[in-house]
Amino acid sequence: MTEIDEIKTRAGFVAIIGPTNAGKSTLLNRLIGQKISIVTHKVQTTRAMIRGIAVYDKTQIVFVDTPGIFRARHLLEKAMIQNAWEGAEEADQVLLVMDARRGKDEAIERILEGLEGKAKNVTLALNKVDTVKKPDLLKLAEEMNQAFPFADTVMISAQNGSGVMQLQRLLSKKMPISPFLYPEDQISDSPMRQIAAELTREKIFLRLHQEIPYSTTVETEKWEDKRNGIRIEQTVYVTRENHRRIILGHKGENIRKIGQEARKELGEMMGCEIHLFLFVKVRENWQNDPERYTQMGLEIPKSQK
Ligand SMILES: Nc1nc2c(ncn2[C@@H]2O[C@H](COP(=O)(O)OP(=O)(O)OP(=O)(O)O)[C@@H](O)[C@H]2O)c(=O)[nH]1
Ligand SMILES: [Mg+2]
Repeated sequence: MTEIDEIKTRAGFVAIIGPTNAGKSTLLNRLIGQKISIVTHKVQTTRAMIRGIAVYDKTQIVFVDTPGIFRARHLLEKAMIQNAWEGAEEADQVLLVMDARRGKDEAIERILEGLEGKAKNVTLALNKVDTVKKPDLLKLAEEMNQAFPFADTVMISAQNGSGVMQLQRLLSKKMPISPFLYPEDQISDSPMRQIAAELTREKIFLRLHQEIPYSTTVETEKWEDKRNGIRIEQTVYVTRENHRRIILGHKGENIRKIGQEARKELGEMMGCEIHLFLFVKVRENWQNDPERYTQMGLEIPKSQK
C-alpha cells in the first residue's frame, strides 16, 4: 500500500447494544460471516464484550458485541452491564438492536434514557423483521424516532440476512479516515481459548434449563497442539453440588453430549481434530469472584475495585 492509499482507508468501532435476546450476537456473526459469538434462544447469553472484525472495501469495522442491558442483581450482572455501556461510550458509532416483535418496552426505554448522555451517533436496527408485518414495522420506526434522535433507522433480519448488507454499507461510510486497526485477515481479537470456552457454555445453555446455565462458567485450562490435533481441557464451574450432578447427568450422559457438540463445532472452526476434556467443579461463590471475570474478558465494575 502506498502512503496515499493508506490515507483513504477508514476504520473504527461500532458497539452493538440492546436488550437481551434482541439478536445482537446473531447479527455480529452475520456481519463477520462466521460464528464468533454464541447465540441461544435464552436471555443473557453474552457475558463479555466480543469483538468481530470485518473489512468492506477499504473500511475496517470492529464490531463490539455486548451483553444485553437489563436490571442487574449480582456482581456478575453489574459487570456485564457496565461492560455494555463502556462499549457504547468508547465506540465511534452505536448500533441499537431491538426485537421488532417486542416493540418499545421498558427495557428499550431504559436504554434510550442511558443513551442520552452516553453516546452520540446512534443507528437503530429493527431486527427480526421476518416476524413482523410491514405496517407495524413502520409504526414502530416512527415511534422510536419520536423518542430518540437516531442518525438512521434500518430494518434487518440478522437470521436470514435481509437488510444486513445495506447496514454494513451505511456504517462503513460513518467510520473515520484511519489506517486499519488490525491485520486485514483477522476476524476477532478474542483468544481461541476464550471462544472455545464460550462454545462449551453455549452447549450447556442449549441443553440445560432454568437457572443452571446462569450459575455456570467455563474456563479453558489447557490448550496443547499435538501431532494429531488439539488437546483442550476445560473446567465447568457451578455454584452447587446438585448443579454439578445435573450437568454430569445420569451416568455422565449430559456432560458427554455437551462435550461432543462443543468438540464437533470447534473441530469445524479450527479445521482439525479436537480432543476435548471437560471437568465439572463446584466453586460456590464464583459469581462474586472478580478473578473469574478477568478470565471471561469482563472488567470489574469500578465501584467494586
Ligand atoms: N426470527 C428471528 N430470530 C432471530 C433473529 N435474530 C436473532 N434471532 C433469534 O433470537 C434469539 C436471541 O439471539 P442472540 O443473538 O443470542 O441475542 P442477543 O441479543 O445476543 O442476546 P444476549 O446475548 O442474551 O443479550 C436466538 O434464538 C436467535 O436465533 C431474526 O432476525 N429473526
Ligand atoms: Mg448475545
